[in-house]
Order: sequence, then structure tokens, then C-alpha cells
Amino acid sequence: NTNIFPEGFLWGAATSAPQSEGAQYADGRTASTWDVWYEKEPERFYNQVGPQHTSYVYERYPEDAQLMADMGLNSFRTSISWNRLLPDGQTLNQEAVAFYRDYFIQIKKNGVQPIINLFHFDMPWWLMEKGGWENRTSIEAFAFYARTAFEQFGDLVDTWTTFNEPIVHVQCGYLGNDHWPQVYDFKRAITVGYHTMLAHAAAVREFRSVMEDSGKEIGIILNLSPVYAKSDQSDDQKAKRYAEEWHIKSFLEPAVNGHYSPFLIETLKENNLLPKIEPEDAALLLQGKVDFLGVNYYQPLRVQAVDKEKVNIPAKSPADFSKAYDWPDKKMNPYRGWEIYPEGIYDIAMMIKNDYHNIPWYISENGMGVADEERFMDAEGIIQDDYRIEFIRDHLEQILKAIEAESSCYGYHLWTFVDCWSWLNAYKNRYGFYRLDLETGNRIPKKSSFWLHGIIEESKLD
Ligand code: BGP
Repeated sequence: NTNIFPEGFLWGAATSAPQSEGAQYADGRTASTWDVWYEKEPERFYNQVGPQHTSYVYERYPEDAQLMADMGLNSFRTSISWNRLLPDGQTLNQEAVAFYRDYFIQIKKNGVQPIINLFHFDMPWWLMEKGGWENRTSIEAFAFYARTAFEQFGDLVDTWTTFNEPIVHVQCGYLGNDHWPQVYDFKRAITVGYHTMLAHAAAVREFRSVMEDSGKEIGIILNLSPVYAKSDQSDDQKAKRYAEEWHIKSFLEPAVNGHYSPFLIETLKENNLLPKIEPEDAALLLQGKVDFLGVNYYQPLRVQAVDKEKVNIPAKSPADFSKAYDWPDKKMNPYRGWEIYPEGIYDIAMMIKNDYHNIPWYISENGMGVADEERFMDAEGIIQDDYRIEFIRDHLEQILKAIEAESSCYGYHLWTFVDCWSWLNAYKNRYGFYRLDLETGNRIPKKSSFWLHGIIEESKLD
């Protein structure tokens, strides 16, 4: 029956350390790029609300663990803050160890499985000062951090991921100005992406050595937005191929197969964009093969060929290969401005099934951001988020359809649990099952939390 979810299906929500913990400089934590950037340019952040105003998880995690259980969730993803665990990159912060251990224990005590990610856009400032991912020493620095985390928390956490959406720190930080260091340089962006995947592989290497054959698993979280071309004409199809290589395969291929696609390497060569490759890199990349994928899906990418006269060789940016296409039939989220296209999940599922040997995967983020969400609050203070219920239902339907077609999808996580701080957007767009009262830090359930609880109990979409 197509409306029944398989046994063991993961029902959860996701957040990250820098977006939820708070306690900015408490108990030995040092700065990440976000903390320093806010101090330099607070006006870049929505309403000038910075990374110190999060959802206070550092203090309120026992309550959150209880709320997860109340909702019937059985899994939850967050991340560890590198600069909290290793404030100078070397010294283990025992207060951070105590915090994370108790956090994970509380979650588990409530019947919720923690899925722990290592890097969610939060580069420690001490490493940024040395060049961040541009500097090759970041690879082993990350491996040391990963090993430390596995040793300290490996007894409590069975499921790990290395990076969240690595293309975002590449694209927003080195081909744009939404992440630090706000530079625009295609070659540097490629180097950052390449070192990120070497760091990923080095972390997986450490994982295999610490965990041996314990049955614990490691993966990576990628935003695998499916790419659709404007037409079947060859130049639009070529644009689609380039967009897929850049947005999807440049991370997916090394994560699943342990090497880059020959097409990508050739394209980089032709455009003088190849990063510096050391002889030992190929063997390291091979060690980075994951056990599973976390897939973040918000909206698809729609592309068309670039105007011929604008083609630059060598290319200066991904925009030289393909450009955005404004599909006239698209349905928009009126409260955030992103396209809503639930069918994209099914297409991702079929791509993983057909091209990536149906490696086990789950939706690690999907969600609907809503600006000024308090306008939907009723007299009892409950946000009536029927739009979010419809959004989740439509995406779950596509997951069921994919499972029916033998996809190995095994879970769904909403972004996010409690409304959290979102980088330059701060609290502009709310995503949570729980509304965060910014003044008091209180968590108030939204209608969608009650609705999903019912779905989880029945394990069925009505
Ligand atoms: C994802 C990130 C999250 C979160 C989310 C919502 O790409 O992994 O960290 O930021 O997007 O983004 P926004 O608040 O800009 O709508």
C-alpha cells in the first residue's frame, strides 16, 4: 500500500550548532567566521541580529529532547562546533565534551537517535586566518577534529556525517558574498571545494580507524537539487550537464565513488581551473566513500544555455556554462520566494537508484521558510501553519512513490525543529515545528508539529 511508511523509517528534524547553540563565547568556545563577521559588519545581518541570538540549545537541550519525544520523532540531526570542541585547533575543551555528551545522552534517553554532522558552514576563525579550506593544512586539521569527535562521542553516536552542503561554502564564500571571506574567484572556489572533499575523505579514513567494524556509519549531506533544462535542444542540454557536474557531481562522485568524473576533470583542464593535485590525493579520495547520503532538498535548479556571445573561455564562473531559467509554470513559496516542486524528490531518488547503485539515503533537510510567521498565530498563540502541513505532505507523497519504485530512501527530516538563526537572514524566515519566542527563548508548538505527530503514530499518510 503506497500510503504506508516502511518500518524503521526515520522521522526527524535538523539543525546545526552555529544556528542553535548560542553560548557564543561561553566555556572556552572561540569564534568562527560568523562571530567575527558579525562584529565587523553587523549591518549585513537581517535586523542586525547576530550569531549570539540562537535558540539557546546550550541551556535548553533537555527540554528540546523531551519535546522531540512528545512529537514522536525518532531521529534528530545537529552538528558539533569545531571551535567549541577544539578552541585553538589542538586543545580538547572538556566543558564542550561534557555539554555534547549530555546533549546526546538526553536525546537518546527520549528514544531519539542523534545524527551528528561535523561541519555546517562554520569555519573556526583560527583556521580562517591561515586561509581556511584554501590552505592544504586544513585537511589534516579537519581529520584531527573528526578523530577527536569520534573518540569522544563514538560510544553515544552511531550515525555521523562530515559536511553539510559543501557547495554552499564554496559558492557563497568564493563566488559570492553571502559567506566569509566574500571573494569572487573561480579558481580559488575550485580549490576550496577540492580541499573540502579531501578533508571529507580524511575524516572518513579516521572514522574507519576509530570505529573499525562496530557497524556505525558515516555519510555526507549534499543538496542534490535536480537540474531541469529549458528544452531538449542540445545547447540547453549541455548547460544542464555542466550544471549537474558543478552543483551535484563535484561532491557526489567523490563521496560515492571515491573519485571525480573524467568530464569534470577535462572541463577544469580546458579552462585552466584545475587545482593543485598531489600524488597522494587519489588514494585519499578513495578512502572517502560513504555508507549513506543525507539529501537536502528545497527546490530544483532550472537552467538554459548561456547567450553565445557571452561565453568566456577560460570560464570565470559557473555562469559561463549555464544560466538560470525562469520556468513560467513554477509554483512559488509566497512567504520565502523559493520554488516548490515536490516531484524533485522522486527524481533525486531515481538518480540515486539508477546512477549511484541505490546507496541508502534519507532526506536530511526539507522545509518551508516563512517570513513574518507570527501573522499566522491564533488567539492561543499557536501558528496555524497549514501551508507547511501541505508542503510536508506533498513531499512525503513523493517519498512514498519513490519507495514504491524501490528507492532506498529511509527517512525524512524537516528543517528545522525549533526556529533557528539563519546566517545573514537571521530570523527572517521561520522553519520550525516549534516557534521560538525571541524574547524569552520559549518553544511553542505550531500546528504542523501536532499534525506530523499523528502521521508518525499511524506511520501512514492519510
Ligand atoms: C539550508 C542550510 C540551513 C538553513 C536553510 C534555510 O541550505 O543547510 O543551514 O540555513 O538552508 O535557509 P534560509 O533561512 O536562508 O531560508
